[in-house]
Amino acid sequence: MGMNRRDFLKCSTATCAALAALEMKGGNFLRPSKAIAADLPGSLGAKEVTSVCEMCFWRCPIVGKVKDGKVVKIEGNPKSPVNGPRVCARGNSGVQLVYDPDRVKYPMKRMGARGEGKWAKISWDEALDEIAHNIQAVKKKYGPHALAYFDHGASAENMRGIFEAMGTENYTSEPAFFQCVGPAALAYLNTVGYITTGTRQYNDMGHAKAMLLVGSHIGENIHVSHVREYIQGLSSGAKLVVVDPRFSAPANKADIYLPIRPGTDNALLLAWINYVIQHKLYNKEFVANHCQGFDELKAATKDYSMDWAARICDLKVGDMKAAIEVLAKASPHVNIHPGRHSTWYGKGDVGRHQSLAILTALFGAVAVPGGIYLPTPVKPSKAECAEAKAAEVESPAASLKEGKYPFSSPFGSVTADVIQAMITGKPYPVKLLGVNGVNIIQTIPNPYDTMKAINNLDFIFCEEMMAGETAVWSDIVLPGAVYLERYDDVHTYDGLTPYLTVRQPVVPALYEAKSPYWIAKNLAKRLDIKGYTCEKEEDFINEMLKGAGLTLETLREKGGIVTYPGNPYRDPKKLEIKTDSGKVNLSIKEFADAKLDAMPKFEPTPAPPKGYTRLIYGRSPIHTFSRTMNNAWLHNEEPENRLWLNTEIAKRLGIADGEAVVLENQDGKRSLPIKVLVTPGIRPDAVYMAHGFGSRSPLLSRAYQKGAADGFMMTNLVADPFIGATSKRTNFVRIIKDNKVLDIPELRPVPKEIPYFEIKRA
Ligand SMILES: Nc1nc2c(c(=O)[nH]1)N[C@H]1C(S)=C(S)[C@@H](COP(=O)(O)OP(=O)(O)OC[C@H]3O[C@@H](n4cnc5c(=O)[nH]c(N)nc54)[C@H](O)[C@@H]3O)O[C@H]1N2
Ligand SMILES: Nc1nc2c(c(=O)[nH]1)N[C@H]1C(S)=C(S)[C@@H](COP(=O)(O)OP(=O)(O)OC[C@H]3O[C@@H](n4cnc5c(=O)[nH]c(N)nc54)[C@H](O)[C@@H]3O)O[C@H]1N2
Ligand code: SF4
Ligand SMILES: [Mo]
Repeated sequence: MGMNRRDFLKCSTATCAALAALEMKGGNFLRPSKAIAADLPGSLGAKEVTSVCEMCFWRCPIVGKVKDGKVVKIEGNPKSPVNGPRVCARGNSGVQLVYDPDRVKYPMKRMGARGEGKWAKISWDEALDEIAHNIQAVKKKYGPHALAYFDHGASAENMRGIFEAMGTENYTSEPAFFQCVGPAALAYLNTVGYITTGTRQYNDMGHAKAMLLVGSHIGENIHVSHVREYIQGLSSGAKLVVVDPRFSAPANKADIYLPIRPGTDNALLLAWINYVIQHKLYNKEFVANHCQGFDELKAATKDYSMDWAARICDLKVGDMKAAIEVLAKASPHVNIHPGRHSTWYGKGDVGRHQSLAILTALFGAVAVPGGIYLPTPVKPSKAECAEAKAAEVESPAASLKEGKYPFSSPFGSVTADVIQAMITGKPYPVKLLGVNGVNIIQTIPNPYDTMKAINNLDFIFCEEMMAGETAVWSDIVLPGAVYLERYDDVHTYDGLTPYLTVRQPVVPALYEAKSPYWIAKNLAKRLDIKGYTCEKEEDFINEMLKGAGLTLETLREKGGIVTYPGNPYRDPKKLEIKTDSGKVNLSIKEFADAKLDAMPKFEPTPAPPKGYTRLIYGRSPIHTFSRTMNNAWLHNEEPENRLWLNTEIAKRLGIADGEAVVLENQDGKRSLPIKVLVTPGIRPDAVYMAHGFGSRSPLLSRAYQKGAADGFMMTNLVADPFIGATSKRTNFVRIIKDNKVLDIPELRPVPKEIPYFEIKRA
């Protein structure tokens, strides 16, 4: 990795843990735990099977080591570009997902109340018959659009075909779009002509001379190749600017760290854009040849001064100027990170990402080393036999795909609206929900509404492997095979060095778990849906591989992975921009046509009301959302989250490090107890916790009620006006200690441009 001593000293605990994980070749770097190490033999002499990780959706190529019929170790596929033999802590711990005692082992039917976790074991025939019966009954009574499907990840595609074939449009990649990349995706699509943050990230940190991270907390946010490219950039001397109200893992490594007032990033970005234009720091050739809207942008940003932004953002002018100078100096090899999780404050989220895309373009950092780059698609052929025959879907008069939001429809129905339709029956009733790969109670904010919505449904079922919240709230639970036990798609990577690989079973499925294809095929039969005609699962993989001139057999001979030459950069003279205008849009006509802002502007998000502080959140480097909380190895490492609380606030409230407190939000909702981490590394106007903890499923024996869930504090959601994605950082909390509600003092004065949040409850 080429780190020198100084770099090593700069490495924070969290970052070092993450980096150690990446360098471990999947070794056992975790703290020893007697309970879990005992029943696994060593991996020496084990059989090796290549496959693809799904401990998160980044899908790193892996090798599973199998001994005595058990998967005993997971490493990265050594032939995989960038990753090589490395996996992260979660990838390594996939072993413990297979053998988790709290897996869903058989088809289950709910016996107690929704959420209670009382189940009866039923047969596959009973389970599938009952699901098919309910799908048909709901469709007959309310029409096809009363059927909804929430999905995420590789297991969900097959079943999605069923919902398409039933004629509903209410399937949505929720929450991975409407709670994640949505606003960023829309902004980049309309500014530079493609989505830089899809399943992949097309930003070339490895070759950057300077990087800007706004929020993006790489090192806590872990995707192996992404982190390695970031480290490659830093090790090669790239300067790093980090903007975060919290001293995050990358803040530890930053040359310039800007501890910004939460919610004010676009003030900083707009002041920077203005500064770059006024001081002629932009790439004149790139702007002249490839951008439209420069004069409009110049006029629109001219009043965003550094002094103004410093006051709004609570930063120092000198630091802000130094930062933009560092970035400009590296132009065009400068990485303005496009971010990933972008549903922060609702109103300004698209605009903030427009500003990031605009800065990228002003620096000419498009399709050049170090900037954002162009994907190189790797396209396996389609396997018709793996699909259902889709029905003609007629949009109902009041579509939840379009609704109030002019740009949502290509991305699926607006989830918040589908949930409201379940609660209110308006604009039409939604009465059945299928869930696959989403933990709806933990990852869709405002779980109180989600629970209300579920209780209004005629029927809810899911395909799951863990007895988490989604499972215990479902009427029928189908045991899905773990990714190590099944075929899936052919997985492709269209980044700097593109590749193609295949997920294949490392071990046979345990208990009565079945693959997503088997489940979809057997449900389709009962619904008279044509399609899913492959006899064996190998058939559709082979069908897809045909386009790449491969078979499963030949791919296995090649080590399970094939790489291709990438084509990420362009000579600026030959660069084609794929927007409607053929130019980078510094001002977006399509937005103006929809009566929205063509250019970003500062949208103040309300400040914490008196006595409250803002709740912010992020990732634990060794957990994935809520899905890994019960994993023996990962739970052993980090069983619960901590509440980051500013030292001065803690002192004034008399709260000591490690003490357990309860949070109460602006709507009176209370959290589970959470232990405090007293630290100067967070501003006094925010508290922070890692997402995913505080499980509400009594069937998860390790994770149940360990730590607190951020989502249970999120009842104030602000929709962005473009796609209807909802905010999450618009919630405020007070601290309850020993049953006493403690008011949090305001230590950083709020400027007059920012209103306070008004509490409406009595
Ligand atoms: N280990 C692990 N890695 C993951 C995941 C996981 O579950 N586990 N999930 C993956 C997924 S799907 C995603 S989307 C990404 C998410 O990861 P990112 O895209 O990096 O998420 P962000 O919300 O941008 O970053 C969180 C950071 O934002 C800071 N923050 C909070 N409010 C503000 C603000 O107003 N301004 C600024 N500038 N910063 C603020 C927080 O302090 C925190 O450090 O992580 C990915 N990587
Ligand atoms: N409060 C709050 N909400 C958030 C976020 C946050 O930071 N805070 N982050 C948002 C972001 S960025 C994202 S991307 C989303 C992620 O949202 P989700 O994808 O819902 O996240 P998980 O909690 O991992 O839930 C995945 C569920 O699928 C199951 N699962 C895992 N693998 C498989 C599989 O192969 N097959 C099947 N059938 N099921 C499987 C897991 O057991 C788990 O129950 O959450 C968003 N929501
Ligand atoms: S980043 Fe980690 S968890 Fe995600 S796919 Fe790669 S190894 Fe698996
Ligand atoms: Mo995400």
